[in-house]
Amino acid sequence: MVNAYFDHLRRVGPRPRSIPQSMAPAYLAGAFAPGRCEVRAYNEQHSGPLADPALLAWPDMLVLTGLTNAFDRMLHLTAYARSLNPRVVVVAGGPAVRALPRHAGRFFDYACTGDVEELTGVAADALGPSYAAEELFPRFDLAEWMGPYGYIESSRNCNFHCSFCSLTADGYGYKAYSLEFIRRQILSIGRRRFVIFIDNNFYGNDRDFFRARMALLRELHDDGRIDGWGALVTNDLFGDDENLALAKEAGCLALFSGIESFDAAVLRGFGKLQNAAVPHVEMIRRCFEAGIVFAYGVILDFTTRTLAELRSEMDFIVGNPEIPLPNYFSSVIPLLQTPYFHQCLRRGLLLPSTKLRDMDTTTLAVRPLDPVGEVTAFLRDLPALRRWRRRVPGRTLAFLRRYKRHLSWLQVGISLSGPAMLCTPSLSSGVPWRRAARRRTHLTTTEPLDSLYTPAFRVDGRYEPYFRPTMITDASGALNEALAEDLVATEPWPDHGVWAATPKGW
Ligand code: B12
Ligand code: SF4
Repeated sequence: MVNAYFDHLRRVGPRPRSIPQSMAPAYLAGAFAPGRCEVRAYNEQHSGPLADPALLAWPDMLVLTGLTNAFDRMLHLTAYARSLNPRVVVVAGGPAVRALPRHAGRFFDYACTGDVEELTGVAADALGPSYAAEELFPRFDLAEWMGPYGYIESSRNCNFHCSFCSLTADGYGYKAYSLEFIRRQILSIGRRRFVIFIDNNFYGNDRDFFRARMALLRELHDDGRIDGWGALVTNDLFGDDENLALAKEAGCLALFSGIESFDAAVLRGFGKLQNAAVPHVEMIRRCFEAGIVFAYGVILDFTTRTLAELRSEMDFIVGNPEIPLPNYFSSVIPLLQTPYFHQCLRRGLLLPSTKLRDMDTTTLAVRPLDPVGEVTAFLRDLPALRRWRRRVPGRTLAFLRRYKRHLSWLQVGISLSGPAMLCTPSLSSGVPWRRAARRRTHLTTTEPLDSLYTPAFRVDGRYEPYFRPTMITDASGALNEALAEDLVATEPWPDHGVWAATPKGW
């Protein structure tokens, strides 16, 4: 099981300190009958690019997963494995395959668009029924990259439909695991004391289920099974103070929410109305005062906002010690098949020669309101927060003075680690990002390919095309015909805002 990964800052190397880590390989590994199959799991996000010929030659079946922009990396790994073992069966799934199912079908033996359980059917079909697990349970024992954390899902998908989110494109409904399954997962993470729920939306749409999970976590916390936990949530959780009290009593240390913007009009444009419901600064203050660290991300849309507007929002954030710095500022990605993607396509906003690999938050793939050169210069300076850096120590001290008495030392560390990574991205990897940054243009049309597009060892000539980048548009900016079958909108996606007013009721 391999999580294929391209680093957004183009660092080539391991990133063991990156949080959170992908758990897909561990969940996928659970699809195979434990006594019958030898399963190995590898996470490129944690361990760096997989290029060990012995390991790549080893499996009868290679199972690939990854973010949408990791599609090409899945092709590289397929080329390596097939060159070393022509009989290997290659199975791929995840967001990229869901977005390009027909195209993916040309490269992989099985291109899966379903959930991890689909792999049990594939195992039975390709290897024989006795090789498939009777019940899929994640193999945390194989996920050595978890470090001190137990990464666990208590639900899948999301009950909201933000216009830029790949879950909106997937269209799978929000699903909760049973309490018993969640308990079993927590009890099987071994000696790890901290649980990070990697659900897209831990709060969900069922208050009783939320309360039941709080009761479970409280019990496990009181029994000393876990020291604390954190989760990814949506802003509606903060609409009721009782939720924060329940979470705190249950051992919650930190919550992450994709705030995206402090501007309600921007959120309406993204169809993220659930985030506009509670005033942000007040919400963050209440969270810290309840003794829980609040972490968040901000996304920057160059197609609807000028650089001046974006800078003024960043000025507001950096200048306000009532709120922490975000864990990331990143440009919005036209993730394939999302309403935002189709809107960009329809309005001719996708740049010429847009590469799927470049849909990574640090490369401009859409026509901005400002001149392209100014936006790419902005993106170049963004990772180290150059314009704002000097103000960071002073505002951080003021922030800590305000909230220290509500937090433990561990929580102070958590609330400082995100901003530290934000200003010094090399901390998250031994590989300095500035070296990789020197070659960059931050513009997909001219951005050089990563060194990973050069095979690490000789591959069979048939697989050389697997090292060519998947193009979304051609040199004139038109949709790549090879992808048209997948990417021509099957839904008449309305524009931003209109979309927000007419959710589809999944
Ligand atoms: C861990 C994580 C990361 C990690 C590593 C991700 C990776 N795969 O390498 C890091 C921190 C690097 C990361 C970064 C980003 N992430 Co992230 N991340 C996650 C997170 C929290 C958990 C992923 C996970 O392990 N899930 C558990 C596994 C079991 O489920 P899954 O991967 O979703 O797979 C499901 C299906 O796709 C399918 N499936 C997947 N693979 C396969 C394979 C087969 C064979 C089969 C049958 C099925 C199958 O089965 C699963 C359901 O049962 C998810 C949220 C979430 N809960 O999924 C977001 C999520 C994947 N991230 C997202 C985003 C937007 C980002 C960022 C763009 C954020 C930002 N603005 O900076 C960046 C991108 C950086 C880059 N390099 O380009 C989006 C989707 C992105 C996309 N489609 O590419 C998600 C879904 C969050 C969200 N709701 O918006 N992320
Ligand atoms: S709330 Fe988060 S996970 Fe849900 S649709 Fe919006 S961006 Fe995606």
